[in-house]
Amino acid sequence: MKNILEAPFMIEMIRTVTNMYAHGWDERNGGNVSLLLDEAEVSEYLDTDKVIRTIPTGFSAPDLEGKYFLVTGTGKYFKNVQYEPEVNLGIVRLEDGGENARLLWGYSDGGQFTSEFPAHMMSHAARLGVDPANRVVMHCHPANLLAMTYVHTLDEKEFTRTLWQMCTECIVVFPDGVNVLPWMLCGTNEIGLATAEKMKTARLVVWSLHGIYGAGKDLDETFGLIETAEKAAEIYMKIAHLPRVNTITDEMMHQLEERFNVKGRDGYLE
Ligand code: 2HA
Ligand code: ZN
Repeated sequence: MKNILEAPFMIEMIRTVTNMYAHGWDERNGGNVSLLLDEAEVSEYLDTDKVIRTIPTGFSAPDLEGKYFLVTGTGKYFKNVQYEPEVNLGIVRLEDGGENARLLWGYSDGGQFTSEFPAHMMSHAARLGVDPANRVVMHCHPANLLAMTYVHTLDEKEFTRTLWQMCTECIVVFPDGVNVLPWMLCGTNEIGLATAEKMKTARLVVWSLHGIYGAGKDLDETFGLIETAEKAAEIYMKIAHLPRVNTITDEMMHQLEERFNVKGRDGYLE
């Protein structure tokens, strides 16, 4: 068996959550990340028949039966993951229609996966339905996106258009836009179901007054997606109180669509 701490997926996960902390997106125990793994890649590092313990999930997710995930732990601080990966992360396989998670590695202090496990797993199922290459669900609390939900309308089209107008490359990076949930109690199956529903039409879902969810094919891409939206929100928070003299027009965005071969969400541009 190879050393799991040297697995590319482990190294990338540790680097990513460390970077998220460095960006100020994950104060204290804020944020959580889950990464879908192949059984073949896990088998190089773990005996997949060796179950440490079973953790009930409290929901069902038949589409994820038998799937493996590397997931951040509940109550754990992103800033500490690099020092004690085995305490702060875990690898689980979903079984019994998703109702039970078999722990194969990690959570070594007796802990378990993030309290937002329902939103993560339900979002994986939703994104895999749209894009079979999706592997990552990422949640964090970036300050400017969060600030924006206090002062901007939560209408998805308006919210998306404002972000697209803040940086030229936004429409290229997230042509599907940003979906928005109203404030809901976090850590519940209800917010999990609502997030997954929103994930069917966009890879970014804002949780008003809380944070954001992103999904993508790898950790780098998903980080970059949130990074780009957060940069746009930062520009918005710098200019929202000032008279706007210039902007990125719909006509300019159509030029970007053509140049970069993307299509902004239907009905969002004039
Ligand atoms: O505590 O971010 O939404 C982790 C969270 C909950
Ligand atoms: Zn959160």
